[in-house]
Amino acid sequence: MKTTRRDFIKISSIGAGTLAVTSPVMNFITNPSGDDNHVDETNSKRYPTYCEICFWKCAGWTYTKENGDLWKITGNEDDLHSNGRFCPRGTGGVGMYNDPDRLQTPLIRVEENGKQVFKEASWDEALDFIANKMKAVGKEFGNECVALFTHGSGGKFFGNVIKAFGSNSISAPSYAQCRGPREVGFIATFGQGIGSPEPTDIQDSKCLVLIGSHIGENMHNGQVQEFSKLIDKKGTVITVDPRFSTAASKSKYWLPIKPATDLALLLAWIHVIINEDLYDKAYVEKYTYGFEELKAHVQQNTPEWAYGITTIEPHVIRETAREMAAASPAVIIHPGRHVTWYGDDTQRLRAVAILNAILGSWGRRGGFYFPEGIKLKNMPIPKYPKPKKTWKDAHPGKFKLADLALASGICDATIPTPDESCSYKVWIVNGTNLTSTLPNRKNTIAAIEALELMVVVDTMPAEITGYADVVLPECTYLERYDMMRTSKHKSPSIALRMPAAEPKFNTKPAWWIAKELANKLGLGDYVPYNDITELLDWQLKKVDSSLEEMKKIGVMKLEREFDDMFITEGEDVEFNTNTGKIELYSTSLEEEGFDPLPKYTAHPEPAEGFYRLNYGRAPMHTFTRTINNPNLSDLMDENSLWVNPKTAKEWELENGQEVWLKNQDNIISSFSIKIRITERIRWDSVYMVHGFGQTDKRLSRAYGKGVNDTELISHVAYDPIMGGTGMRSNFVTFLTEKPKTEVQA
Ligand SMILES: Nc1nc2c(c(=O)[nH]1)N[C@H]1C(S)=C(S)[C@@H](COP(=O)(O)OP(=O)(O)OC[C@H]3O[C@@H](n4cnc5c(=O)[nH]c(N)nc54)[C@H](O)[C@@H]3O)O[C@H]1N2
Ligand SMILES: Nc1nc2c(c(=O)[nH]1)N[C@H]1C(S)=C(S)[C@@H](COP(=O)(O)OP(=O)(O)OC[C@H]3O[C@@H](n4cnc5c(=O)[nH]c(N)nc54)[C@H](O)[C@@H]3O)O[C@H]1N2
Ligand code: SF4
Ligand SMILES: [Mo]
Repeated sequence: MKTTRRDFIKISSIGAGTLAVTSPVMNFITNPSGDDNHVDETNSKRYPTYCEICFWKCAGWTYTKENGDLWKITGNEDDLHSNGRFCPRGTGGVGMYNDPDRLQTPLIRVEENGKQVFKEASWDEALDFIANKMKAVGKEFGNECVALFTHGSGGKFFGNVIKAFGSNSISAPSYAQCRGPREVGFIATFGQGIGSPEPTDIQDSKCLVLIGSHIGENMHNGQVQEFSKLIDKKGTVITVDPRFSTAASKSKYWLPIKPATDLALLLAWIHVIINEDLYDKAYVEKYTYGFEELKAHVQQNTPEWAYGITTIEPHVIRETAREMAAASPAVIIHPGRHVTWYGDDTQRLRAVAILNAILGSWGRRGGFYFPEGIKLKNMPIPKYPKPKKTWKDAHPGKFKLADLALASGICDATIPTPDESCSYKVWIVNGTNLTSTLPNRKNTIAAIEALELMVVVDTMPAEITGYADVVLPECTYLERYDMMRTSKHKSPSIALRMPAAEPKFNTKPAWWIAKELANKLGLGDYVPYNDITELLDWQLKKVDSSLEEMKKIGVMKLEREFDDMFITEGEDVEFNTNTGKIELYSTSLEEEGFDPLPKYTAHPEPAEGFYRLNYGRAPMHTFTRTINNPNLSDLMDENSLWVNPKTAKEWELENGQEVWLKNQDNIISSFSIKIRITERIRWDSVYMVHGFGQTDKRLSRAYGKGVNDTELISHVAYDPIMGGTGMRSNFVTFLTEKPKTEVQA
């Protein structure tokens, strides 16, 4: 086997904890009220928290039994994200605390008898090692060569240390691998992005259009609840998806579009709405810029033209456009969330924004509302040094409209090229499993190989930890404080997360790890508290509350400062764009040399015998982070490959048969996946749930179960506007015999 400086180390298991006997997820499903007759509630205690199993951040309560064992998690009734109910994943969060495979103590990579292994270390040793290396590398290459990749609450603490050290390269995969293009597309149009939670007033809507967004499988709690209310009251749902998703099964119209052609459908809808005079004239006239240009631009985009591209029949395009217009302005063309599909994603999302604009749904009841949040004060700290180079220098002259750092951009810029010395030498990776998260894994590994130091902060022996020089075990969200949740919503609110149990093993919370690291780097002034509870209490007192009060109520709802959730009749509104108007014709895109109006372009098609690799979510899992969770893997422990009966017949595939997959670049999946023959997928595509096929044996439940879509996503279609990584132009074929390359168990 080839030995590189950075061999992938399988972290050895360090003792085993106990496994919860009852599954809280099953409790949730069979007993949604959350009552459990077997436990005497009088002696149970409850602690406020907000969930970290996904990024909807529902606020709830963690209950412990008399003996201190964590028992169950429920939603907080006062919380707008959860409305008192957790989704199955959130309820199963206790499994994360109980998982015996958890990381237990800091680890440092060392060489023993010519072999690389992880040595257990004390916190002091591990943090000294990191601080010394950071200082040395900073001295040689500049402090800007440190980058942070983060997803989740710890990011605020590590971000502070990185900025104090002198770098602003702080990136999250939730931008260039997720919702970046929609933010850029909406900012270009309305001068304002979407953010999270999406400010869609689904419960008051009369018509919801889902383009790909598979609500119901995408389990973002409050959104799913509003979606089911809309269905109960017989609101119109139009789902555009090459796959018959759960949402499609609840819809009045399912448009099984040919993959990669949505922009043609969107332009045809705009054509119909304008040419049949169905748009909101008063709104368009008062608030928008460039209507005449738009009208001229879409004249060629007839439903007949779109039919040839999308396979959606012209009468269906017309009928659905009329449905939307009939509901206007209480209509939502949902912007989706994971939108990095084909590389022209910002333009597709521009078309979504334009469609919403001409239907007058932006800032209207039943459309999009203007959310409000609260900003808590921070304790005073010294000014951050100004970095000599910024994350923008990672891709000079490219991706000009990226308003946040690109995880993929920093990764690419880490790989040295002959004419350019590399920019990044140290990565701190917190709560993101980069080798499963960034497309083109070979590229990710090449970047990691070029590093002087990679520190990974995680709770699990996730795949990325196997490449680290130092692994720092964070305790789970159930065992720690974090910053207050302050996300925007219909009304502002704050939510507290506090520990319901002591951290297990030798694990620590992110705030503590970051503070200790700051001290060791001589940057202690930037963390002006001894314990995070001091900071929280200080912040809360500034808004006339206190930590003591928040411990009792968990969530505090505040009044909106202004009554401006929706635009009122005839109100004058200035939008944050160059023209002060909603820009149907984008002057900011034009300035940067991009199409000011979205144009359809064709994308690559699969070669003979290959199928487009499509992927998505399952209701009981979040990416790779839940795959080993004892409670959630009980509900689903492997993914399957959806294959159309026509394709199955051609290949003589049977239900349940195991196949390996090979992609267009001859990459073969590490493991096999079971075939699921279903009419619910088009013949030209196959589908799997993301997160499975994990290759680290220490994930005792997840190892080798199913296939990891990321392995097969070697082709990236970059969005030239903002650097999003389009991941859906990859194609696979079936291998029915076990390939020699399979990872050996
Ligand atoms: N249970 C669960 N819920 C989650 C998450 C999770 O991990 N687990 N993750 C959360 C996060 S971070 C995100 S970003 C969201 C993602 O959730 P969404 O934004 O809803 O996801 P997408 O990946 O955009 O959509 C997946 C759907 O797009 C369809 N699709 C594929 N190709 C095309 C195409 O060319 N055209 C059209 N119209 N449709 C296509 C697929 O068939 C699939 O049904 O989910 C969130 N919710
Ligand atoms: N192929 C493919 N790639 C994708 C996607 C896809 O659908 N398919 N989806 C994209 C999208 S939409 C997104 S948002 C990203 C998500 O990307 P990531 O956020 O990287 O997703 P996860 O796989 O959940 O990795 C999270 C890591 O955090 C660790 N973790 C969990 N809780 C904690 C904690 O409390 N503290 C710390 N320190 N670590 C913790 C987990 O063990 C895990 O290793 O992936 C993107 N990449
Ligand atoms: S939607 Fe589910 S997993 Fe996500 S934060 Fe809410 S309860 Fe947790
Ligand atoms: Mo995402």
